[in-house]
Amino acid sequence: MKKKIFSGVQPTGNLHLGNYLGAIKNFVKLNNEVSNDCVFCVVDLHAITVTQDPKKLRDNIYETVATFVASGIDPEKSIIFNQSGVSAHSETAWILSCTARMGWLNRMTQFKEKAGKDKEKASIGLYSYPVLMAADILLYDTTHVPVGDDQKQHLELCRDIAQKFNNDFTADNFFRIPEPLIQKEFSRIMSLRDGSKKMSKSELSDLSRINLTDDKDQIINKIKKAKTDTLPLPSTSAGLEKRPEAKNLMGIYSSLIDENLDMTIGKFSGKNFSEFKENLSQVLVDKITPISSEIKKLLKEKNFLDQILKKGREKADRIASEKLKKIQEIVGF
Ligand code: AQP
Repeated sequence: MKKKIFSGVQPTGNLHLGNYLGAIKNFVKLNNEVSNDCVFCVVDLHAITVTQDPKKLRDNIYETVATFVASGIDPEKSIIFNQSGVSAHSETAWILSCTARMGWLNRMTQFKEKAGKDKEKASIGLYSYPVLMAADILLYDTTHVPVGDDQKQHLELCRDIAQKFNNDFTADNFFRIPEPLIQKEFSRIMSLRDGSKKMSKSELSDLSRINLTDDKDQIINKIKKAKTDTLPLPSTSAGLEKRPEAKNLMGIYSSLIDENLDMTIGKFSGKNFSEFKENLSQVLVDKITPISSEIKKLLKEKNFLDQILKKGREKADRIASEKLKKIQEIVGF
C-alpha cells in the first residue's frame, strides 16, 4: 500500500538530537522510500500556543526548513511548507473542535506538563493544540505519522476525533484513521543532565541537549559533561535498569549507528564511561556536524528556503482545500 506520511516540527528554536532521532531521521527514511507521499510541516500555528518573539519565530521557521533539507529530506520529492500558509488547517481545526470532547482533552498529559501549576494562565491554544494537530494530519488522508513517543497520546486523540466525525455524520471512512510510526527503541531521548527528563528545546541549560547546529567542540564538551554514574558499563541490558543516564547515552549511540542496543552493550561491556564517551562523541560528530554545517550554509540562502516553502504551500494548499470543501459539505455549510 502507498503510505501517506504527515508530520510536523515546531519552529521554536534549538532543534536537538531528540527531534532528530525521534522524528527527523525517520522522515528522511520515509522520504527515501520511493512509493511514499510525504508532507513535512513547520507547525508555526502550534508554536504560538506559547509566547514567541515574532522575529525569532521567523528565523526559526527558516531554521526548521534548513534542518529538514540538511538532514536529507528532498523538497522535490516531499512537500515542505509552513502551517500558517495553508488556512485550511485553522478552519478544519475549528470544525474538529466541535467534534472533540472536553473530557478527551482534559486527559492530555502534555497540556498538564506545559501549563504547569498555573493552568488558568495557559493559552486556549495550548489546550486545544491536539485538535489542530488532528486537523493537520486528517487533511492529507494520512496513513502514517512518524513522531516521537511524547506525541503518542495526541495521535490517539486524532484517531478518536476522526472516528467520531465519521460516525456522527455517517460518513464511513471519510477521515482515514492514521497509524503512529514510533521507533520501538529509544523513541524518547533524555536530557544529558538528567536521565529522567526528556531532551527538550525549552530546557534552560544548553548542556542538556545536543543542538543540530552544534559544532565539533560543542558536541565533545557536552558529552564530556553529560551526567553518568560511577559503575562500569554493564554486560546485559538488564544492567541498565535504574541507570537512566547510562541507558540514554548507550541508546543514543546505538540509534545513531543503527545497531541494536545489545550490540552496543557487547562492545562496551565492563568499560568505563570515559572510553565510551570518546566513542559516542566521535559518532555524534560524524553524524551531526555535516548536518550542522549544511544548516548554516542554507540559512545564508533565504531565497532558496522561501522557494521551498512557496512551492510546498501551493502543493499542500491544493490537497488541503479540496479536503476542507468536502468537510464543509458534510457538516452542512
Ligand atoms: N526528546 C525527544 N526524544 C524523541 N523525540 C522527540 N521529539 C521531541 N523531543 C524528543 C519529537 O520531535 C518531533 C518534533 O517536536 P516538536 O518540535 O513539535 O516539539 P516538542 O515535542 O515540543 O519539542 P521539545 O523539544 O520537547 O520542545 P519543548 O521544550 O517546547 O517541550 C515530535 O515528533 C516529537 O515527538
